Amino acid sequence: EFLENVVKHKSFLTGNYDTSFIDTSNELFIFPKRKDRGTKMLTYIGSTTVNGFPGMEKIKKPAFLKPRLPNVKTIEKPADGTKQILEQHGADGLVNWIKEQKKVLLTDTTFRDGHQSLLATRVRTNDLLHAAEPTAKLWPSMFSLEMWGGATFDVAYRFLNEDPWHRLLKLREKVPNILFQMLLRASNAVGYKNYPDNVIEEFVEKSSEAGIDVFRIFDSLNWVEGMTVAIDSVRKNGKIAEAALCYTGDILDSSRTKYNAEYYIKMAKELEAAGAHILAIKDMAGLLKPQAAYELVSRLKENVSLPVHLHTHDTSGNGIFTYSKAIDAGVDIVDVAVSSMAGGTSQPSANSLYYALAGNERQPDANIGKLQELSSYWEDVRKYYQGFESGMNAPDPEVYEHEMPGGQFSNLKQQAKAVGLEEKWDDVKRMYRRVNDMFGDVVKVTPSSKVVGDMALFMVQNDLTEDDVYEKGEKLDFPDSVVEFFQGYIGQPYQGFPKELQQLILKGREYITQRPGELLEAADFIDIKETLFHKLNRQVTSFDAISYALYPKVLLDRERMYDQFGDLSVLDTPTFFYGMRLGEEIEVEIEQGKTLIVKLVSIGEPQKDGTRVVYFELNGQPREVVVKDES
Ligand code: 3PY
Ligand code: ZN
Repeated sequence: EFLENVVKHKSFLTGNYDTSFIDTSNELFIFPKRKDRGTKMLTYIGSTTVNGFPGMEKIKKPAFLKPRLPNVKTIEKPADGTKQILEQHGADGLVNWIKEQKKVLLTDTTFRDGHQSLLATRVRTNDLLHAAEPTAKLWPSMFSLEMWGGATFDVAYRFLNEDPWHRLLKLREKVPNILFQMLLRASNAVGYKNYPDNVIEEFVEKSSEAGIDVFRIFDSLNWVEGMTVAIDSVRKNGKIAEAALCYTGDILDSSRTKYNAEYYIKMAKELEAAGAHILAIKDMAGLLKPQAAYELVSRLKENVSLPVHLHTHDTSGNGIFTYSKAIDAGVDIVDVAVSSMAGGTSQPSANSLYYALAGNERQPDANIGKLQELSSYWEDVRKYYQGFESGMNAPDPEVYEHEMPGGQFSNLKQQAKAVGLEEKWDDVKRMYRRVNDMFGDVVKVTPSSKVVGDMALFMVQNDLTEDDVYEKGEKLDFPDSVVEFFQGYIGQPYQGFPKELQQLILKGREYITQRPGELLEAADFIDIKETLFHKLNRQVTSFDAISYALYPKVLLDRERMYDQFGDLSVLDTPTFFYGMRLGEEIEVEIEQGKTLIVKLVSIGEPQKDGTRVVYFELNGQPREVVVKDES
C-alpha cells in the first residue's frame, strides 16, 4: 500500500525522484482501513440485541409501523426560498426582505430544539435525512430550518456514534432552498465552557462552509462582551448574525426588577451596535407571558430597527397565546415545530399557530395539508425514541416558578434519574429555583443552566438546605461547574456574583472579571491536525480539527466506536436502539445502490469468557460474530 501510494504521488509522477518528499508527505502513510463493513455492522447489531442500547432500558424490540414518509420523489426541484434570497441579495438584502413581509415568518425547530427539548436530543441523522427532501418540498415558505448546534453537536458524537458535520453536509445536499439555522452559544461555541477566540472564529468559518446561514448567538449570562467575537465572525463570513437576548424573570412582576423591559431594551441596543442583523428574544424556558410578549416586542420595535425573531417553549401551555400577542405587536419571525414534535417543553405547533391565525392578515404563508403530512411522519418516528421521552404529557405552568429551560428539562430529569433522584424530581425542580435565587437571580441557559442544575442536584443529593450551604460551605466540595462559574470562566453575570457565596465556593481560588477567551491560549490548528493524524491514522479534515479543539476526548472516543462498528448512520433507528428479533430480516443501504440484507438466525449460549456467538445471514450467506454479554 505504501509503495502504491508513492508511485501515485505527484513528485513521483513528475519524475522527481528525490525521496525527501516521503518525509514531508503525511498522506503517503494513509492506508485504506480494512473495510469489512458487513462484519462491523453485524457486531453492532449483535451487541445491541444482546445488551441493549447504553442508557436505555433494555426491552424487546417493539413492532413499529413504517413511518408515513411523504412521497415527494420527483425530479422537480424544491421551490426557491430564503436561501436564494440570501445568495442573491446578501445578508443586508435578506434583512430588508424580512422587514417587507406582512405575514409572520416561521422557523421550524423540529430538527434541533424540538427533539432536544422532547427527546434528549437523540434524533438521528437517518430520520432527519428522510424528512429533509419532503421538508424542502412541502414547506419551502419557511424562513429557516433550525437543524444544528445547541446540544446536537456533542450528543451526535457521544450518544449516537455520529459525526455532526456529516449530518450538516448531508442535510444541506437535500435542502437547497431554505436557510439553515444553528444555535451558537457565543464564546462557548457548541460546548459548555469558553474557548479561545480563534476556536470560535474557526468554528464559525467551518460551519458557514458546511452550510449554516443563520447563527443565533447567545451568551448564557446575557453578557454582550462575550458575544462580539461570534457576531464579528459570522459577519465576516457573509452570514446572518442573529443575536439573542435571553429572557428570564418576568417583566410584568413589579417585585422583580432585575430583568425589566429597560434591561432588555438596553441590551438590544448594544446588540444592534455590535452588528446583529436580527434580534432574537430567546425565551428558553417559556417564561414570556402573553401580555409581556406584547409589551416587550412593542418596546423593542420602538427602540431598535432590527427584525425581531421570537423563540419560546410551550412548557406552560401558553405558547400560542404568547405568539399571538407578539404577532399583534409586530414580531417578524417566530419559532415553531411540526405538530407531532411540538408542545410541552418543545416549541409551539406550526399547525396550531396556522389555524389560530385564521382571519388574521398576518397568518403565515404555509400549506396546512403539507404540514400535516410532515407531522404524520414525525408522529411515527417519535415512537422510536420513546425511551427518551421526559414523561411530561400535560402543560406544566409550574415552569413560571422553577424557570427551567425546555432544552434542559428532559436532560436534567435523566441526570437526576441516573443518580437515583427520580423520586425527588419535585425537590430538584424547587431547588433549581432556590439555587437561582442564591446565585443572585441569574440567566439560566446552557451552560449557566447546567451550573444551576448541578448545584440543585448536589444539594438534593446531599440533603442540604440553603442555610446548610452557608453554615457548612467551608467543608463542602462543590461541583466543578459551580466552582468554575464563580471563577468567572463562563463570563460575568449581570450585577455580579453574590460575594459571600462566591468566597465560600472559591475557597481562595482565583477568579477573573475579563473575557475568558482573551486569556486562553489560541489553538494551534496545524499542531492539532498533526496530532490527530497520528492518533487517527487517517486523513484529517478541518472539521475533525475543530471538533478536536472543542471536544478532544469525545472525538477520539467516537473514532474508536467508528473503527469498531463502522458508519452506523445508515442503520434504521429501531435496529440501532433495539437490535433485532430472532428471525427478523432488515435491509441496510450502506451506500447508494448497495444494500445489505441482514437476518438474525440465533443467539448462542453464554460462553465461559463472557461472550456469545450471534448467528446471522448476510445477503443469504451464514455469518457469525462474537459479542460480549454485558449482563
Ligand atoms: C442550548 O444551548 O442547547 C439551548 O437549547 C439553550 O436553550
Ligand atoms: Zn430553546
